[in-house]
Amino acid sequence: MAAFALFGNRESGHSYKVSLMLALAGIVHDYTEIDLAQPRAERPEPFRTLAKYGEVPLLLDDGTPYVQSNAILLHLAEHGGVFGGESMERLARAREWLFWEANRIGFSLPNLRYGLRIAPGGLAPAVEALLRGRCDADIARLDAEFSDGRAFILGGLPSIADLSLCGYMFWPEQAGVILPPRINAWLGRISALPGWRHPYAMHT
Ligand SMILES: N[C@@H](CCC(=O)N[C@@H](CS)C(=O)NCC(=O)O)C(=O)O
Repeated sequence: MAAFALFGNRESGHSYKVSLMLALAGIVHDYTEIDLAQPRAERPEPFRTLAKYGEVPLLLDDGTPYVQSNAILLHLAEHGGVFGGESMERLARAREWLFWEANRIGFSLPNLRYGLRIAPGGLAPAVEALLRGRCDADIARLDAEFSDGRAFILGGLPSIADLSLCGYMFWPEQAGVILPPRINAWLGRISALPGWRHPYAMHT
């Protein structure tokens, strides 16, 4: 059994962030797909007990459970000294983006996608307008970050900030979103990293 075990779902960008980190860092791990259509109480063990908020992703590191995608990214970066974990300064900058992501693009974009694609009955027009307005503002903020021509969020090297922010961005059409050229170019640089896979190809 590998030291790391990930429990995720192929439709979940939150799971994808962690899968991507493991893939890019070359961390060998076991993977279990959790069926989110199954009621929480019927999901398999040890996921049911260890995923304390009932959500994917769950990562076991030598049996110790870690939940919340951005917290898991921080754990892996800090302990591996990679993808932002190379210095306290890079980690501090990455952490800021992870908190922004959780409240902004990691809220607006997934909920727009969920509402348009998965939610029974779709989105009420007022809710869609709210989420779309917020998502547009979030994409504009992210786009502005690349105005100085940098390759990745923290500069020349990729970090967990990139991995977190791109979690739902490889499915823009599913949320009815058109990404601006600088964001597409950034996604292109991420997808050129050795080990990268599209979310739907991650665990095939
Ligand atoms: N803040 C959490 C969000 C995780 C989340 O929303 N996971 C969803 C799938 S994307 C989930 O597992 N939902 C539980 C359910 O559907 O029962 C994180 O960053 O990990």
